[in-house]
Amino acid sequence: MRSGFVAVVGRPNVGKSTLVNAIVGQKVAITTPVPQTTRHAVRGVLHSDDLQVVFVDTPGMHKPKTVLGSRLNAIARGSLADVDLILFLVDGVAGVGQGDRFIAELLRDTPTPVFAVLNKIDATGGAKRDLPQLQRLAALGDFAEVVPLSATTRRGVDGLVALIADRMPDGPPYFPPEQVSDQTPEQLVAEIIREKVIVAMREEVPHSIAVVTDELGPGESEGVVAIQATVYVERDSQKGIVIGRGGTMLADIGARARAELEPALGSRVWLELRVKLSKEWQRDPKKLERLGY
Ligand SMILES: Nc1nc2c(ncn2[C@@H]2O[C@H](COP(=O)(O)OP(=O)(O)OP(=O)(O)O)[C@@H](O)[C@H]2O)c(=O)[nH]1
Ligand SMILES: [Mg+2]
Repeated sequence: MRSGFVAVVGRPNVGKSTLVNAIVGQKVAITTPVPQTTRHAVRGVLHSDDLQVVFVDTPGMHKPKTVLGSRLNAIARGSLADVDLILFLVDGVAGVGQGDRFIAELLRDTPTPVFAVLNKIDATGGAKRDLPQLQRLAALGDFAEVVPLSATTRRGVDGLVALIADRMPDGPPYFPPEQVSDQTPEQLVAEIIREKVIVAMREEVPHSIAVVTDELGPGESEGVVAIQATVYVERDSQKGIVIGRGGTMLADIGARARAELEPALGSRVWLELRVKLSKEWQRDPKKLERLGY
């Protein structure tokens, strides 16, 4: 049996979480069009015959503006140690840029092999356009492989998995066969709700949101899971935005979350959402800790 750990790193919004979900074959990490969506190192596990690969999805590395931002970068950097392989993702649509160059320089200091991955090739306009990007990417470092692919269409994903499998050492399984992620049900629930809030919001609000699952347990009727969760905002004005006129926005977010939670938990779900203010939580280490960061 072979097994190992693979860290997935890159700028925000390049498609790291989408790729981990595509490889694992299930949604283990939330994905949105808004940069800085991922805030934890989420593990997603690929199980196949005689092979287990644990992928570590990480927050996008960026120039931090808040205490939260610094923590996200630290999580991403921390994930580089103790892995067998690093996937360095760049966005083929946005093109290889300064942020990517900065990360590539960090990666030069690690002894771990790095695969450079050009993602989103379904939306770049064809192989002719990808070629110069692949060359720019290859020039950023000493990469073991340079791979173009699309995480959303899965084009090139199986090829990447085969290259990864070749690099995994002999080792034991780290997770039981039925487990695809290291998240607790409470974390999974909070993340799914956060995704629905982010997608419903505009401008700076997505970054101001944190979600905590307060209660998760058997509901009053049989076969129902009862969930109470709190959506935290960091400015008073944002409370009204999340709740919406007459509570319609929050009701809509709740409905969308429930539609995804029910198949994810394999049960009917009763969901109660609250909105609370935690002033400037992104800049306050104590509040960050209370919110799970
Ligand atoms: N066209 C296209 N879009 C993609 C592809 N992969 C990801 N995306 C989109 O890119 C956006 C960001 O995807 P994520 O997977 O959340 O990106 P991320 O790198 O995890 O972002 P952070 O967690 O913020 O660092 C989403 O809108 C995805 O649908 C792809 O292969 N092709
Ligand atoms: Mg992500």
